[in-house]
Amino acid sequence: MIGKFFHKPEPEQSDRVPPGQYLTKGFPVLTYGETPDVNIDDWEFRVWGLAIPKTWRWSDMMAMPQHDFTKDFHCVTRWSKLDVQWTGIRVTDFMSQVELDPKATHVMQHCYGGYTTNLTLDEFVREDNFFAHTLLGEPLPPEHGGPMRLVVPHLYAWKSAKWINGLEFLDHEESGFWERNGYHRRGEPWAEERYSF
Ligand SMILES: Nc1nc2c(c(=O)[nH]1)N[C@H]1C(S)=C(S)[C@@H](COP(=O)(O)O)O[C@H]1N2
Ligand SMILES: [Mo]
Repeated sequence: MIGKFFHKPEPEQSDRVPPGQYLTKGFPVLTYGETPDVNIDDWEFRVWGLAIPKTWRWSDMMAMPQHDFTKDFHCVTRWSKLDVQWTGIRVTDFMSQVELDPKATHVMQHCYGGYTTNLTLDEFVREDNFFAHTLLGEPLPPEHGGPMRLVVPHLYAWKSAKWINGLEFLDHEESGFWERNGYHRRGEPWAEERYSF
């Protein structure tokens, strides 16, 4: 694999590539299971657990402030892609519409298709985390999580749930899909938090 599609970073980029990662110019698709077929007319997003339960439709999300983001993307299988251009909604703006129980300390992301991944509330509610519906100026393709995914740029990309459709707020840590299957609870690429063993 390394050679044709993956390359070592140029010196001027090397300070942006975490240890053990290789750059790719393409954008590989990494999905466990089938790609769900989600229509924006039927799209719903829910919060529950330690928050007042609430549902958002697609138009509710589009009514929030929209921003462009250019962020690096690091998959734990060792590919990184620099400067991915997205458009979407800041998690901080979304969270201003959520009535959170002060006891909440953790959050589980839920998705169409059943994937889950966990974060602490502090890792989730950050200025540079966002819900993305646009990639390179085009509607986010289904294989990359369209119509809507989360992007958490400072952690390995398995923490960026594709086809996200809900958040479950918790007062303790629970493990999501890959975390139950040996991946790290936090997943910070500069610290190489790849596995839990
Ligand atoms: N719902 C869902 N989200 C997911 C995954 C998945 O299998 N299902 N894979 C994760 C992993 S391991 C990575 S590296 C990124 C890959 O995103 P991409 O396919 O857009 O490159 O999505 C993450 N989000
Ligand atoms: Mo990944």
